[in-house]
Amino acid sequence: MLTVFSPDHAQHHARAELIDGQMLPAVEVPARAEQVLTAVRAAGLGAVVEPDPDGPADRAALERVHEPRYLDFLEGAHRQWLAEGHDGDALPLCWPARGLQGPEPEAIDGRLGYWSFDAGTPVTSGTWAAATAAARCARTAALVVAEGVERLAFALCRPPGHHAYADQMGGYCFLNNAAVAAQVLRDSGAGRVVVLDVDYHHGNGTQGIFWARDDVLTLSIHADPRQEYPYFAGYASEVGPSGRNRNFPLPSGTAIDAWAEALEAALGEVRAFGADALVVPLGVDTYEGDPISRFRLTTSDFPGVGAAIGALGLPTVVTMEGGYAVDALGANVAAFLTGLAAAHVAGGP
Ligand code: Q9C
Ligand code: ZN
Repeated sequence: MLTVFSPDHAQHHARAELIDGQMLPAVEVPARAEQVLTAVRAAGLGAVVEPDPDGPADRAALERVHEPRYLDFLEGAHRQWLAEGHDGDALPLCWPARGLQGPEPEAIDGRLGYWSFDAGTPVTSGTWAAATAAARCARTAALVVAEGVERLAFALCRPPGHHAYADQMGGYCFLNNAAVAAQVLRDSGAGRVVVLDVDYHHGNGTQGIFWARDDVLTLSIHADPRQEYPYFAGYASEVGPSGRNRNFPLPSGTAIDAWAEALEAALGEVRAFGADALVVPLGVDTYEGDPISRFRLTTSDFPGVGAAIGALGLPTVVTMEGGYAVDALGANVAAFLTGLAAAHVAGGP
């Protein structure tokens, strides 16, 4: 397995986050990626490389899944925030919710609301550099898998991506790294691609991006949106216009037995679809010790999760998503990847 990592992730470092009505220290921090990198190296999971250098193909890959005007907004947002006399990190406070509908405003406060769906995703001076580096990790990982150089690749992305829509940031996500990877696989010849999202939170952005597509099946196993973020998406009734979306919402307190049952159902969907390639947005915020989540998976559960997915034997790109118990994050990710790689070798063609 190849891991793709960029040190540029550290340029996105939010000072604080709006949690429970207060500005508190951010949970989506640079130390997360460094922990995972250290654990991947220690586990002997294969080479770690940097993504291909930035070029016109990267902007093109982003425009395959994101609206160009959104990309322009994101690139210039923090500069405009400063130019309008603000300092620190930029956060939206007003959204085009029910009954509010207008064109994109000019002021940065209005533009931030126009291009986002929550107040928990600070834009910093380094956000664009970090988010585009993460998307390049995903693109590079997908290319090596598409070219058959590797059967498995891990894009160690930070910031994460699965909450980002074609035209909205949210949930600590700006660019949808998993969607970039899935689209690269499609554009490189895979006829049918599955995105199997195992983060604790619903992969609402990815669902939105591929909603009307019948060549990409999106599956997500996550906390029930009646009780958990992102609240307004992730219900089992959301199957898409051609039935190419499936959600598996689970109650607070779910442990491995019930979680693994949902995974079996999702794997059945993958097999029935006849996938040529797989993208796994990997969040280990399903871990029992996660500070913002309420599932009960343990470190020793993750190899089995990886193995069940690896046994599909498909060309696979894993993207790093959530997981906020920083001290256990590396061990949990390495456990998943070790199980994935072992089962893939054993079961693959
Ligand atoms: N600030 C991922 O796991 N929580 N994102 C909002 C109030 C948002 C999680 C709490 C959680 C987003 C990639
Ligand atoms: Zn999450």
